Amino acid sequence: MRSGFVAVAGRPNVGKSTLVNALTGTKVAIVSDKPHTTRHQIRGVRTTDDAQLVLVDLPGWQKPIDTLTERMQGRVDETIASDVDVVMLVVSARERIGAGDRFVARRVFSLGVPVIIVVNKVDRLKSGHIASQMKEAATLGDFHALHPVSAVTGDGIDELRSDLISLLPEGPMYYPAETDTDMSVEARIGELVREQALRLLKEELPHAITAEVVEIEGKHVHVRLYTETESQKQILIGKGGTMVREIGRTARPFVEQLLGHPVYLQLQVKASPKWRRNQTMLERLGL
Ligand SMILES: Nc1nc2c(ncn2[C@@H]2O[C@H](COP(=O)(O)OP(=O)(O)OP(=O)(O)O)[C@@H](O)[C@H]2O)c(=O)[nH]1
Ligand SMILES: [Mg+2]
Repeated sequence: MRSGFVAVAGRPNVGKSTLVNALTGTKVAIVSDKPHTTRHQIRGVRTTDDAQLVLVDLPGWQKPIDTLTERMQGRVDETIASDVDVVMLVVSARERIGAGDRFVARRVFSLGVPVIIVVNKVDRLKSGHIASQMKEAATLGDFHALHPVSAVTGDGIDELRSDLISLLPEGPMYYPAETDTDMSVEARIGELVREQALRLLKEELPHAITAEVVEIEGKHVHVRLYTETESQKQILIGKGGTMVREIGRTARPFVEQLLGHPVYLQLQVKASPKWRRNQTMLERLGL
């Protein structure tokens, strides 16, 4: 049996988490159109008859600006330096391949493990444009293979998965066959609520928010959302509670799908000044 770990590296927003979900075959990581969505390392597991592929989704590469982003980048550095078998370097076909990608590439290609370059988001692009993006991506380093894919339509995903598996060493099952992620149910629910907050809120506010499960008791799921200031708290609540209600309404089906039964999702909003700079708070949130 082949088994091993594939780290997913790249700039923010290139579609790393969407790819992890597509390769895993389930929604293990949340996705949004705002950069810096992924905050922790998330493992997505795909087990077949003769292989187990563990995808390690990571935050996008960034210059730290506070304790949270410093810890996020620290996690990326640690993972990359640890025992991974393959690195998947993801770039976007929809954006110029530039200094940011080259910065990530320099780190990735110095690791001494095979690198697969993935040119993601090729859906609805002209073939000439895809070809020139692939040519540009090919200059990033000495890669094992280069795959044009669309994580959204699934184009090229099966070929990419087979190629990743072919690079894994002989090894044990790291997780039981039915496992799709290493995240706890509580952490997944917090993320599903945060995903809707990211979708519904504008500009910088989503980054000032975090979500934590307080308690799950039967059908009752109690989640607390934190903001950094009172005024952010008011925006998150919305006029007469409309915003927080909408977050709850759109997150609930995902939570129900995860738990496999109907739930009453109670959302509470609390201001926790400067939680992004508070080590103790970040520790508690597992960030
Ligand atoms: N058109 C298109 N959009 C995509 C594709 N893959 C991802 N996206 C979109 O790109 C945006 C970012 O996707 P994510 O998966 O959250 O990106 P990420 O690289 O994990 O971002 P961070 O966690 O912030 O580093 C979302 O709006 C996705 O829907 C794709 O293949 N095609
Ligand atoms: Mg992500």
